[in-house]
Order: sequence, then structure tokens, then C-alpha cells
Amino acid sequence: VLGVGGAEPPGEMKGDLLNVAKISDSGKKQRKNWTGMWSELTSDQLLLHKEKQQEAVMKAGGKTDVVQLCGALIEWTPEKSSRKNVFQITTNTGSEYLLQADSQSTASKWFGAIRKTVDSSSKL
Ligand code: I3P
Repeated sequence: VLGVGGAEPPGEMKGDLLNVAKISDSGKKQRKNWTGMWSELTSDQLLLHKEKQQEAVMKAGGKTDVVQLCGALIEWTPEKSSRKNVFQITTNTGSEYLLQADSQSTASKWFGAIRKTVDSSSKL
């Protein structure tokens, strides 16, 4: 079934290239700059890798952005972009990320899995 999300347990989802734009850094507005990032969901973080291989990331000295999902908000935000399938993560420190995939099923899969992770990590 496509588009339901959350089929895989937290910590075991990776391997998709999502378009990411960080539009706020701790409350400070950033210029929107879409970048393709290899996404990986852990039990409480969204890791955004510039390189596909984890090893390549390590060797390059950490071109990975870590989004803390505990206490975060996630919502579909069609009004924030001309692109389709855009959703936003707002962290509890006030950083805002737009995420997007042209494939609706890919976007929905990640939205569902991230929302689940937000819910489970925020309950602790
Ligand atoms: C932005 C760029 C983005 C676009 C954004 C533009 O211009 O074209 O792709 O967002 O629109 O401002 P620049 O590269 O000069 O900063 P979308 O692709 O999400 O529409 P926005 O300002 O309406 O968000």
C-alpha cells in the first residue's frame, strides 16, 4: 500500500533522496535553497546526508545535518512552495525545514514515518 507511511519501524528507514530547504535556523530566517539530501530516520532524529553512502559521509568529516525530532512539529505546507508534496518540520529550537519529493508516495511515506517518530520520541 502506497502513501500510508510508517510501514517500517523507526531507525530503519533510509535510501531516498529528498529535496530539503532549511528556511529558518533557530528562529533566524534563511534564504530558501533546495538541496537533494539522502535521508535517514533514526529513533529520534532525521539525518540528512549530502552523500549517499554513510562511509562517504564519515570520510568527508560529517556533511550531515541532524534534525532533532523530539518536540518537533510536522505539517503539510502547500502554501510554502510552488513545488508539490511539500511538508515542514519545525524543531523545538525553532529551526524550520521544508522537505519535498516529486513522488507523492515517497513524500507520504516519509511524512508518516517522521510523524510517528515525532510522536514516539516526544512522549518519552
Ligand atoms: C527562490 C528559489 C526557490 C523558490 C523561492 C525563490 O529564489 O527559486 O526555488 O522556492 O520561492 O525565492 P532564489 O534562488 O533567488 O532564492 P520554491 O521552489 O519552493 O517555489 P519563494 O520565495 O516563493 O519561496
